[in-house]
Amino acid sequence: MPKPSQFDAVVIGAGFAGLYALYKLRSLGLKVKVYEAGSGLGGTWYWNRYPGARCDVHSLEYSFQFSEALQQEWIWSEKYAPQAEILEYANHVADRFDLRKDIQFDTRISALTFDDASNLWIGKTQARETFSARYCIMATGCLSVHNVPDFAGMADFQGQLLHTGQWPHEPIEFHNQEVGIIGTGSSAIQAIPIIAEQAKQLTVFQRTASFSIPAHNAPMDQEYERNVKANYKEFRQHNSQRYAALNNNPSHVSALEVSEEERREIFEQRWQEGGLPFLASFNDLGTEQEANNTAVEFVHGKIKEIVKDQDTAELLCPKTVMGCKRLCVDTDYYKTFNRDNVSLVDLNTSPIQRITQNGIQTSDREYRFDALILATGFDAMTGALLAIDIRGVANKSLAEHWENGPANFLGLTMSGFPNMFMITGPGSPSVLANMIVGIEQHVDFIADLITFMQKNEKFRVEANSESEANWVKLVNSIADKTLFPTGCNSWYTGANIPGKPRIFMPYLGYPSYVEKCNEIAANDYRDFEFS
Ligand code: NA7
Repeated sequence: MPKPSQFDAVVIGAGFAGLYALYKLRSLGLKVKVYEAGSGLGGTWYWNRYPGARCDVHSLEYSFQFSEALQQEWIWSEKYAPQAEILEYANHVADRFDLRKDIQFDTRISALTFDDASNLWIGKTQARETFSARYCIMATGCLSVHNVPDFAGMADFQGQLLHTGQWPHEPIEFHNQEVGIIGTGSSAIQAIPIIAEQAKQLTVFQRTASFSIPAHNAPMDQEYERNVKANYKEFRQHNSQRYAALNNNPSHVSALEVSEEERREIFEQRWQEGGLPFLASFNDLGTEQEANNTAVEFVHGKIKEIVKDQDTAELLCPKTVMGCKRLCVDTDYYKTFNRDNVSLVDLNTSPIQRITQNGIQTSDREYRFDALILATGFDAMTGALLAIDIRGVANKSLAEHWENGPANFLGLTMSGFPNMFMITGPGSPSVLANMIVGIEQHVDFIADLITFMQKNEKFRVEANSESEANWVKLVNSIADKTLFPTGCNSWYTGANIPGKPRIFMPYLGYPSYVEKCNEIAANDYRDFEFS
C-alpha cells in the first residue's frame, strides 16, 4: 500500500470557494491540496452549462475582491455574465495565482474520518488513494448534487436524456427535434427561451410556477464599469452592508404605506430595472403577507399582459409567496409561451405516470420526444456533504448528526467534527447572499481561526454542542419572522427532496451574520472549544 499523502489542509471542491481557500491557506504557509471531482475547475459553473446559463447577480458584484489588481484587470462583457465567461474567469484566477498545481482533478472523495489520537482527518478517494490532513475545508457547493426524481420507467427512454445540472461538454443541438423539459425553476427559465428557438416543438412540464423578473441584460455599460472600478473598494464595502450583500437599493418603505398608484409606479420602475432587486421594492415584501400579495398581483398582471393565451398565462402565474424561492431572472421567458412551437403542461391536472421508451406518459396522453431535459434542481446545501461518508469523533457519522436537519454553528462547523469547516454551508447566509462575497468572508474567518490556533499552539477546534443548538434556534427564529419557511415548497427547506428533514437552512441577513462572526473572533473565538 502506498503511504497516505500528508497535508496541513485539504480542500474538497475547486469552485470559487475551493480556489479562494487554496489561495488563502497557502498564504498562511500551509501545505494545501484541493481534490475536485470534475475534470476542470469552476464547480457550479463547470457543471451547469445548459443553454442560457447565466448568473443572476451583476458581473461587477459576482467576482472576487481579495485582489485589487484582479478586480481591476478583469473585463466583464455583459451586465449578467454568461456561464462560459464565469468559467473563463475562474480559470483565469487559477492561472493568475498559480493554483492549478495543487488541484487534483477527476478525484471524488468517498470518506473522511477523524482520528482522535492524532487529531487528523484521514481521507479516501473513490480510487482508494488515501491522505491525512489537520484541516478539512468542505468547498463542496450548495447546488452540486443534481436531483433526478424517481419517475417510473426512467431507464426506458430511448432518446437523449439530459439534466441541466450535468450538461454535456460537447455541443447539444435541438434543431428539428421534439423536446420535453420537466421543471420550471431558475435553470429551466433560462434554458427554455433558447431551446424554443432551436426545437421543432418544446413541451414544458410545470408542477409549480416560479416568479421571474426580466434581467434586461445588456453589454456592460462602460461608464458604469469605469465608475465602479474607480472606487471598487468603496463599492464592495457599501454592498457588504446591504441585505444579501447586493447593491439592491433596498426600500425603507412599507408596500402598505403608499397609495395604490404609487405602489404600482415603484413596482413598474423595479420591473424596468429588472433582476433580484425587485424583491427590495418595499421593506416588508418578505415579512407581511398583505404586502407580498401586492407584489404577486403586480407580477401576475405583467404575465397576463405578456402571454397572449390567457389559460397559459393563468398557469404561469405563481400562486405562492414571492421570494420564498429565489426569484428567477430571465430573458424573454414569459414571451416564449407565445411561440407556436411551445406548449405548457400542468402536472397538477395531468401528472406524470411514467417515462416511456418514447417520452412521457401523463394521466392524459403520451408525449413523444427526441430529447428529454430534467431541470429538476438539486439536493441543495447538504447533499454534497452527505454524499461523503464523513465520520467525526467516536466514529459518529454526519448523516447521524444531521438526522433531524443540518445542526451547525455559524454554518461553518459542526460539534463533534473538529477541524472541519464548511464554506457557505447550511446555517450561513450562503444562497441568500452574493455567494462570492460569502465565500471570501468564510475563508477569511477560517484562515484567521487557524492563525489563532497556530499562535496558541492548539491542534483541535470544534463548536460546542450548546452553541450549535443555539445557532440552529437563531437561524430558525429569524426565518420564522418571515413568510419564507412556509410560503412554498423550496430547496431552502429541503422540501424538494423526498424524506429530507424540513428545516429552513440558510441564515437570513448577511450583514448581521458577519457582525456575529466578527464579534466571536474578537472574543478569542468564544463558543468554540480548543484543545
Ligand atoms: P429548482 O429551483 O429547484 O427547480 C426545479 C424545478 O423542477 C421546479 O420547478 C420543481 O417543481 C421541478 N421538479 C422537481 N422535481 C419534480 C418532479 N418530481 N416532478 C415535476 N417537477 C419537478 O432548481 P433549478 O436548477 O431551476 O434552480 C436552482 C437554483 O439555481 C436557483 O434557485 C438559483 O439560485 C440558481 P416544484 O417547484 O418542486 O414543484
